[in-house]
Amino acid sequence: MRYYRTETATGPLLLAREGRKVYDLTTARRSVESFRDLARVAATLEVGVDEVAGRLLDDAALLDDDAVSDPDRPVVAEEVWAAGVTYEVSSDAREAESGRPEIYQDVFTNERPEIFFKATPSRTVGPGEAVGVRGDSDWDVPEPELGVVVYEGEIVGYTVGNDVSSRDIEGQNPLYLPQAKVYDRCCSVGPCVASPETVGDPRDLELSMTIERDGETAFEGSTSTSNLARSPEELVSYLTRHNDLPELTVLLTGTSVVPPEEFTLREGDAVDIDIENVGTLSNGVTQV
Ligand code: DO4
Ligand code: MG
Repeated sequence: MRYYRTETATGPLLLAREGRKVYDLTTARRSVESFRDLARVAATLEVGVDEVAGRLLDDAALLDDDAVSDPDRPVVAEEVWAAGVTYEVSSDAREAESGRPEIYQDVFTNERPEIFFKATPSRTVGPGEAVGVRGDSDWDVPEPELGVVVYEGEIVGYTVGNDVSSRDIEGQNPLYLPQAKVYDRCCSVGPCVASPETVGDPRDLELSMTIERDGETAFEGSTSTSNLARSPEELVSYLTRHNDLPELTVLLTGTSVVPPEEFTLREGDAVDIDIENVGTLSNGVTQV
């Protein structure tokens, strides 16, 4: 199933979509009004989130398909982390922008992956909201990435993420990475959380990104997560080493769709990122 969150006049709702059917799980159980609530019950019962949702479906109101047309952020994780240089394409791009090939080749081939802190809830936006480009950067890109949703250290679902980045600042010096990566509106997640059963093999998904500017396509590119050099489990295992995670965390797994070097993201652009079996995350762009 895919899980969406929406705000209504009567409060937040957790919606579960199965094919074209949309169920309001919050009508079935008032205390289940977010994906976090669902994951908490699943962890307590030691079952998957789909198992818990399945038990609620009989008592849940059936809604029209358009109930998920304008969703909120599906999961508000205390922390968003991100892995880098997990695809060869990203390694090549980092080498080109920094002029320091060794450090990126090393991290691509070494046993230990690159994992960095990406965002807090206040720096993360959801579907339909604008992601940010920094006012002190001239070269910025969206990074479309498969996001892993981690509840108490276990993978409980997948989402779409945008690791918006300043290539300008990172390219000047790799030690500037936190400034290239962490700032207002630097991250987007959504539109839903797809359960592991719905996603199937997370390393065999089509991923595409389109950037529209002034009504025209300024960039489009696609890839497959089969090019991901490390499994989500391996990345999560490094993230959780000697690092007590909060209840809910999202880990972005790295990019392999890189616009050409002459491209920079601009205020007013519209970015759509689609991942097979998960959904499409759409955001505008604003300068921060
Ligand atoms: O090494 C810098 C970050 C790379 C990154 O964010 C990615 O590969 O997605
Ligand atoms: Mg990235």
